[in-house]
Amino acid sequence: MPLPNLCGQTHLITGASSGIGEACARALGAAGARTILVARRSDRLQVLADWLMNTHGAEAYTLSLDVRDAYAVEAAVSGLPSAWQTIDGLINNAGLARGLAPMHETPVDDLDAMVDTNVKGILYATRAVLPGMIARGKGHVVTIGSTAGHEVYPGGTTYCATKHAVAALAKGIKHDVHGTGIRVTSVDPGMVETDFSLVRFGGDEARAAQVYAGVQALTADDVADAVLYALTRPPHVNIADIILTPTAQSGASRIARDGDA
Ligand code: NDP
Ligand code: 8X3
Repeated sequence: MPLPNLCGQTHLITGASSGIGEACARALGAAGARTILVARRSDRLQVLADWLMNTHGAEAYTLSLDVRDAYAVEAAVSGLPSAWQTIDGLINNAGLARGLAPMHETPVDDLDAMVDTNVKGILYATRAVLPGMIARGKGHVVTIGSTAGHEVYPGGTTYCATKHAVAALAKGIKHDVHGTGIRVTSVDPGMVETDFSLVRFGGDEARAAQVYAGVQALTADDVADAVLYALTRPPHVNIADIILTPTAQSGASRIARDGDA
C-alpha cells in the first residue's frame, strides 16, 4: 500500500514561525503539501519557506499576520493569490500562555493576549477559511488544543480556560459543518519542549529550562506526526481528538523526573 501523502493539497498553518507550527510545516511539506505559513515574525517564516523549497521542493507562501486582528486575517485570506486560495487544511496552532500567577494577579494585557490569541485567533482564521471549504465540499480544520483543555492546574486559570474553549470550538465547528464532508480534529498535547515556556515566563531562560529538566518531553515533531496522521486518514474517517503526553507525564503537575524516588 502506498504511504498516504498530501501531494496537491494546500494547508494554512498559524504560528508557523516556531515550535509545533514550524514542525507541522516541515512534516506537511515533506508529505508533499504546499503550505501557507502564518505568524508575526516574517523573517522566520521566510527561512522556513526557503528550507521547504530547498529540502522538499515544497512551495510555501508566507503571511506576516497577527491572528488577533480579525480584519487583517479576513483581508489576508481573501487577498491570497488565486493559486493559493483553495485551502484543504487549516491548522489552528498559534497560541501562548503568559505567566503562572493566579488570575486576579495577572496583568490584563496577559489575560487579553491569551484569550485573544488562543480563542479569538481560531475564530477569525476559521471564519475566514471555512466558507471556501464548505463551497468545495471538502476540507479539514485542525485545532491544537492541550491537556490544559481537559484539566485545570494551579496558575493556569486563564490558559486552561482558553484551551477548554478550544476543545469546545473543535466540537462546535464539527456541528457547524455537519453534512458538508469537512473534517475537524483536535490535537491535544501535554508537555512539549518548544519556546512555549520561554514565552510564558517572559524570556526567562533558566525558568523555562526548569520546566523540561529531567524529563523526556514531547517534541514538536511528535505533535506534527499526530497532525499528519489525522490529515492522512481516508476522507470518510474523522479523527475527533488525539491526546498525547510524554510517557513520564500523568497530569499537568504530575511528571516523573530523573532522580525522583
Ligand atoms: P511556540 O512559542 O514555539 O510557538 C507559538 C507560535 O504561535 C509562534 O509561531 C508564534 O509566532 C505564534 N503566535 C503567537 N501569537 C501569535 C499571534 N498573535 N499571531 C500569529 N501568530 C502568533 O509554542 P508552541 O509551538 O509550543 O505552541 C503552539 C501551540 O501549541 C499553542 O497553541 C500552545 O498553546 C499549544 N500547546 C503547547 C504545548 C507545549 O507544551 N509547548 C502543549 C500543548 C499545547 P510569532 O511570535 O512569530 O507570531
Ligand atoms: C501547554 C502545556 O501543561 O503548560 O498546553 O498546559 S501546559
